[in-house]
Amino acid sequence: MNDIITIGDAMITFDPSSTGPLRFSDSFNRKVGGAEFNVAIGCSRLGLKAGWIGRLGKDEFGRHIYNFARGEGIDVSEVKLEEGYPTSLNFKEIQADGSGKTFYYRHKSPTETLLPESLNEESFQHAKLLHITGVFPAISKQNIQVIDQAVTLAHKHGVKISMDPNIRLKLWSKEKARETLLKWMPYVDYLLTGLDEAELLFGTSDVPELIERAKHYNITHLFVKLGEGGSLVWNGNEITEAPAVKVDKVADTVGAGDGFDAGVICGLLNDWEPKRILQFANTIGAMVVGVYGDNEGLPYFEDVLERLGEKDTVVR
Ligand code: KDG
Repeated sequence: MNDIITIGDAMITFDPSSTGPLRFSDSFNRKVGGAEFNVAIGCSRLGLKAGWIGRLGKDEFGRHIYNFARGEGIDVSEVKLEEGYPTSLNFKEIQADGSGKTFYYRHKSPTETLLPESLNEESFQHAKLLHITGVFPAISKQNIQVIDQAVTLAHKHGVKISMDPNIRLKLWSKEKARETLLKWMPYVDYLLTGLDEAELLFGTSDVPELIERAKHYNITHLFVKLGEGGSLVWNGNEITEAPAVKVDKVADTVGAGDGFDAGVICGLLNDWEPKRILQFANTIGAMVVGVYGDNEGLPYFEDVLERLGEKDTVVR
């Protein structure tokens, strides 16, 4: 039985060895990425049982991602490697301040072979939470149907749903993103969003107005990621805020939001107080940005306690 399941297109991510425009980057480190996949890794490192549903190419990169996932303790029983569909690729451009751009090579994504009827109802019967984002459905119309089916199965079996809009405008238009993500909103229990994404979806980034939208959709918890401003949560009763955790040097900001999501999911499934959830999730976000790679900085549970000063650090 998994605590959390998620569906996504995991990719090989090529991280440049130098910062600056991609056209001048001539050496790369081969890593692994994918928003939903990163959340599965984050949850697994925090001690949750995480299942990732996906498709990979039956190629060397697909095998690498599959083995990587297994090494992270992720349940890959609903993952298949498909002949004739190359594993998706992502080349990153990283600026000196850690911000970056992504260049996708994910046409004919292996997820084209994942059909709504491919979803195994048993995975949903036993899970506590389904995590969805805007990345997987942005790849194809069929992926939207897969999430339609996943949301239906989760709803049928009383599985909570968390959503991070993760809007990637390189993959779909604002209109399509809004129309699609709002369709699932009535089924979402926990929304984890940035203000820019909230603005795109709801036409406002004013927190009291966002709370009204959350009430309208029966969202029980609205988490807002505020970057350097920390984060806040509205839990149906009150708003709780927590400041960002200081980072000495930002290496790579990609994956910080996924780390935050994993921390929130861990806190929600453990029934923590809102303040504790935010402190924990903000700490993970800060730990992720200090390390190059989309998921290398995702901490184990005890690493977060150390960073919070709740556990002694033994160096040698
Ligand atoms: O959230 C991090 C992801 O953006 C990254 O791992 C790559 O999934 C990815 C995407 O499609 O942007």
